[in-house]
Amino acid sequence: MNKIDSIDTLLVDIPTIRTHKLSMTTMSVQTLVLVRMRFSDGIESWGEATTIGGLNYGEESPESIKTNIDRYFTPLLLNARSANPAQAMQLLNHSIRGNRFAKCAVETALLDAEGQRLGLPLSELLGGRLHDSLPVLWVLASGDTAKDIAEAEKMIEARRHNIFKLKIGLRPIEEDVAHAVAVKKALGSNISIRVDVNQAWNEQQAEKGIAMLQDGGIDLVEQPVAAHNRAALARLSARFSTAVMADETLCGPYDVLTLATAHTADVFSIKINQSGGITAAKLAGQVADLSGAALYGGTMLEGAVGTAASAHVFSTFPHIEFGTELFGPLLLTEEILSEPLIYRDFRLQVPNAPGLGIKPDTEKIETLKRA
Ligand code: MUC
Ligand code: MG
Repeated sequence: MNKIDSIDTLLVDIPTIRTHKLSMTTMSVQTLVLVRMRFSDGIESWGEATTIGGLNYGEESPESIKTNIDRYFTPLLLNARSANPAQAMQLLNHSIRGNRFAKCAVETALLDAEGQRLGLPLSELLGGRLHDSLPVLWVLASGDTAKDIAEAEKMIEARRHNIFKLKIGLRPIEEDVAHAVAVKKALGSNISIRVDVNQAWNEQQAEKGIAMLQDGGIDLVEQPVAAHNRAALARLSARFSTAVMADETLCGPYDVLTLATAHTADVFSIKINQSGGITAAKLAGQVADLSGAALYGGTMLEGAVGTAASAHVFSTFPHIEFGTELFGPLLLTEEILSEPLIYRDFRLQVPNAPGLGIKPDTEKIETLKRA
């Protein structure tokens, strides 16, 4: 029977192409937690976890993800009877609580291997893709309006992105709204502008902010209030015609069920890391679909491995009204694949080869990994 022979967990720090300002942190580097699995049938596979700003975004850090995989996940997996992904994940889920990001990295590697073994792209293992490519927005987060407008114009010109998300919540509401509306005005009515407040506002601030953003033609407001304040999120989405999206409050399929039942948001941002893995993200998307909510393919600013995995999952969603933000690899200064993911005509092509359908550049990764 096929077994897992070895699991290596690598921390890879890659500088970003410019500082990336969010309400909770300013990033100048992203740390990829890469999982490399080798199997008794000779297959080698990859998974990835990322978070944002150490412990600024979620309750797992890159270092805790590595430690927990090495110390707790790996012995269980090396002793597992087989490398069957569902059985291996069940084994982990029986013994390990939480650790959604670490579970995502491990499940991705298990499914990448299974896809390679069966000669099927991950999307087909998940039931089959409905989209060969996905729309991808770009996040403008330099913190400077003129720079953001210039950056957006370059992206439109290069046909890389024609939807933009602005990170706000750090500055006074009026300044943040003026910034978003100035970008919207400069780029014109055909370009969709969204904002992500990353939980920075209380309900009163959100009421004031969203009213002004709605007047300024902003299409979507992401997680305006604290993740725990779901009642406020529900009131805000009922009150405004501008779409309100759940992000940090959505940590897997059960959350989608709860949020959808209480009509908490108009749009659900599904992320593979935040959901706890590939199958959980797929299920989260299915529950959201059943509820009638609109879907969005989110990112934890994954590098190429997690971005490819996310693309396979989102390609199986029947509808993805607000597109995706699978731009993570483009924010990084180093390429870790021997053939980069393909971004063209405002979309990311979903890889076609078996498993994740990517070829990590192992020599490059060796030179980039943390000692
Ligand atoms: C988030 O909250 O959506 C996604 C893009 C980005 O710039 O930050 C992330 C996290
Ligand atoms: Mg967000």
